[in-house]
Amino acid sequence: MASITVYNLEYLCGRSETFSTDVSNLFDTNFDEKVQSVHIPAGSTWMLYQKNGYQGQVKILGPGDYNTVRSLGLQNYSFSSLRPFPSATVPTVLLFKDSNYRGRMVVAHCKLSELATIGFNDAISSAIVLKSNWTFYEDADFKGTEVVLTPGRYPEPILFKDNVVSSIKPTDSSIIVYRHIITSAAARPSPVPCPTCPTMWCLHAGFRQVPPGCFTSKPTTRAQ
Ligand SMILES: [Ca+2]
Ligand SMILES: [Ca+2]
Repeated sequence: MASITVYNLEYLCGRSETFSTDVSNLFDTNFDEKVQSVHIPAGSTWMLYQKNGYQGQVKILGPGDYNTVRSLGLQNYSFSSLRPFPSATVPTVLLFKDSNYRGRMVVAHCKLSELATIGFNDAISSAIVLKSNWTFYEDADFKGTEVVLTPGRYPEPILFKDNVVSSIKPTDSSIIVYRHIITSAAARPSPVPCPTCPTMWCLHAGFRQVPPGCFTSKPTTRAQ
């Protein structure tokens, strides 16, 4: 089970408290002092937030001893809320209501044809894809503009628009297909074979907000 121990003095000294689940406000717990150092045991990763309710700046910390909060780049504040970062042995995506992994979080492992059923319709502002590719759809029932997110962190709605996603599902991670949002049919370019990698496809000017590189599948474009 994930756990984290916080201390009220630097170098893991003083009074401590160990948590194994979400804490939305440290000041509501037995530990109502400023966190000065943190211990995270092997196998655990935690998200620590500047403000209560999972707001403010966030640090995602893996196992280790964090002897001072200053060493984490925190000058005048410490942590007020924290939650465990799930491990992923099956397709997993973390959905956040606010940008930079803040606010309400939902961990999804299976397709969700209506995010409204979990109170998350048109709400996603950031995401972390842990395992498998995931397709985000603008409309319910896997319809509308769509984008495939590969494993990685998406602190801002760069590849998808803010507060529009209504359904999601894990997709084959062996094929990378990017469907790009094109503002008009006239602006829609044709993907072309890569001149240097004969089996790959290139992404060219006109695609919006495209990660760099070549891809194994011909990108599909959709007029918005
Ligand atoms: Ca939002
Ligand atoms: Ca929508």
